[in-house]
Amino acid sequence: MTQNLRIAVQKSGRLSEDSLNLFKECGIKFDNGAGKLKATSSNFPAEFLFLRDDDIPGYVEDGVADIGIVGQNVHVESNKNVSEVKLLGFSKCRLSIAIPRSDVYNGIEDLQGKDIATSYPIILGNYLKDNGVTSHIHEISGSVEIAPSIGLAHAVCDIVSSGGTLLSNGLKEVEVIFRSEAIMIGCPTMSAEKQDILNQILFRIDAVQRAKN
Ligand code: PRT
Ligand code: ZN
Repeated sequence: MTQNLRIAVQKSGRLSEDSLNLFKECGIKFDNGAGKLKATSSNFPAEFLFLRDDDIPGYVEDGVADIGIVGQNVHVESNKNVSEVKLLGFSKCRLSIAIPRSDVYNGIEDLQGKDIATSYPIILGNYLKDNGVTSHIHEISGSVEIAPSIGLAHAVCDIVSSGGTLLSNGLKEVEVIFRSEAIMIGCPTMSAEKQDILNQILFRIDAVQRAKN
């Protein structure tokens, strides 16, 4: 009996639509009706798991899913033992440090000893270390941008796309510390049979991308 390749994609959010389209454009049919947590393709040896993006790297590392699609920000921050299969070019954004608009900023050394709120303590910690700066990192899981206005931190480090959210919270972007796009990650211990199925998908993705360019 052939095994299905298990593919983890974000259930609902900024990665979902483009992730699903990637496989649909490859001719892989499946039903992702609202509320579904799992779907099996009707014409290809694959099944889909619909998950929170933060859970995907762990599932792929454990082999519960064979491949998954997440932002590079989530992949790097998760620090899981997965392989980087392919960059996908969508959901582009950056991880930036921002401070109150009226604060003066001369350079990264201005953050020495300051409090920075973020959901990305690992990426931020590495960046500060590389730049010889020691700050206090406060890990918070959401609404990071309000931290300075409520006195929780001097600065924030968060995902930016248009910059509108920073602006509406009275903040200005002072350092871009990481650039991100969607990435396909894979389980390093995949069976040869599953690797074959993955290779078929990668071949189809390349063909679709070539046809678009
Ligand atoms: O529910 P689940 O945990 O699965 O989803 P999530 O809420 O954690 O993630 P989601 O769907 O918001 O984002 C998924 C991925 O999309 C992120 O991990 C990034 O790789 C990527 N991405 C691209 C973004 C953005 N653009 C983005 N703008 N992720 C978040 N944002 C946030 C940003 O933090 C800001 O608060 O959107 C807000 C608006 O951004 P501006 O700059 O356009 O105003
Ligand atoms: Zn998430």
